[in-house]
Amino acid sequence: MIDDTIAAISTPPGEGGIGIVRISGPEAFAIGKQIFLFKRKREEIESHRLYYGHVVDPKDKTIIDEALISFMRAPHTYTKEDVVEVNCHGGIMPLAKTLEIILACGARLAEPGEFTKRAFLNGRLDLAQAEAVIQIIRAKTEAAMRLGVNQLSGGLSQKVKEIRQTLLSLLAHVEASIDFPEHQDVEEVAREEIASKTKECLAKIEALLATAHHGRILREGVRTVIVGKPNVGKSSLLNALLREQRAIVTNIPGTTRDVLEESINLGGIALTIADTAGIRNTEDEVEKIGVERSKQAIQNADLILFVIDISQAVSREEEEIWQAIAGRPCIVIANKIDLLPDPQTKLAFLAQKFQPKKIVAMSLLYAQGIAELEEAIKAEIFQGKVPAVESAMVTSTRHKDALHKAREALLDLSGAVEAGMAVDLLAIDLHTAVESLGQVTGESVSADLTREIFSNFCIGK
Ligand SMILES: Nc1nc2c(ncn2[C@@H]2O[C@H](COP(=O)(O)OP(=O)(O)OP(=O)(O)O)[C@@H](O)[C@H]2O)c(=O)[nH]1
Ligand SMILES: [Mg+2]
Repeated sequence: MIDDTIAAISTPPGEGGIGIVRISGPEAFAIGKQIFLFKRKREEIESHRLYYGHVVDPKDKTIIDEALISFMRAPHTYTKEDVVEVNCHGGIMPLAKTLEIILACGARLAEPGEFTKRAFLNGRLDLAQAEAVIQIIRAKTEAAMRLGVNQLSGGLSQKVKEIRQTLLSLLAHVEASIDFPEHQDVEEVAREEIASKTKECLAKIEALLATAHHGRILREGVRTVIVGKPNVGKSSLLNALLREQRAIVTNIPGTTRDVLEESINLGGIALTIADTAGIRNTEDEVEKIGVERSKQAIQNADLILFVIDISQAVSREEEEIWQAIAGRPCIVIANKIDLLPDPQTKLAFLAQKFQPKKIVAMSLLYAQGIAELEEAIKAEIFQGKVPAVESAMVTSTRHKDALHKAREALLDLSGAVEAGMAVDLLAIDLHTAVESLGQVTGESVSADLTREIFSNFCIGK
């Protein structure tokens, strides 16, 4: 039972036209009235209406700011509780001072994401919908935003709940035949039904899981990593794609020592590009760690940009790097073509040696080949066209893992039905599947997990 009143500044820190302090909970209205002096005396306050006046300190009646205030009566509010919003001037001081007097009136400072958490706990949003809120806030591309909006509208939740519902009624059936074992016929019907319904649910879960790869890429962007031996032009490549001098470029091998990450928007898809330390066997302790991190970055990448200095012979390190990335989505970049009078011969040699799917000739010093590389990236990642945003897509690893668990349980269940296992054993797998699906929408999540999920939100949301 939630019985306290929370408050926080809901707009980002800094200067702006307006800034909003939000209060939610049983005391919200009482506190709002204490700290606000209406321009005209009000006998009654209408819900969901803006009033003009001043924020005043109830202790000594000093005026804090000129403001607008709204009182929103439960349950038609963000949290489903009474909510008050004070629109102050958007500066650090008026907002901090307004919050301070609200807290002095008995509200508690909200934890990150606590307003949205209440919307979830009070049943206005399910967990997947609540998670979509942060997805919308963090979206860097239109596609990512549309995904978030779809998820907030319940696109994913609805499908998951449907499957869960089917399994729940199966479970009821199964449990009935466990409770009344004398009804042999019940068991037989149940067995057939379990087999067909399980198959049906499995297909639906698999269809959802099939959206996970594109879903993640649309939401988070393509994890792109630039690798290669030292001094070949990796940092120059990052700067060229960003169109700014972000990374330090020098002619000293080993300039980049840590992984440096930046984001770009390439035709509607976000690319998170990591520039890494050049890979070589080194005695330098700092560089060694950097090299290790580069190798790790390769493991987690959706796309690898392997940069080679075309004017130099292929080294043993480069052969090792190629082995490490073999079979992964990769583009080879033959850089520094300006240093060779006839780069074609060498390009043909590299193509022959590595047999990459795609090799792009560049001179990053003279900004040559950037457009070709961008086209190559689009082709490699999504065959040239941005994947469609579907109404129900799996975009988070948490949801994907839960669906995988449900899938495993249903596969076990299918096997168990075929093997003619006792009905009470089938119930165990059914339970697991129902549980796992409930983790997506929040019917079966622990308080700890809920806390963890909302702690990733910003304060005031
Ligand atoms: N001639 C020529 N020089 C280039 C080209 N691209 C980069 N360079 C030069 O190569 C040197 C190394 O470039 P960086 O971008 O720092 O290379 P890096 O791979 O990040 O190097 P590390 O961080 O040391 O691993 C710099 O002096 C660049 O100016 C090119 O296309 N042609
Ligand atoms: Mg570098």
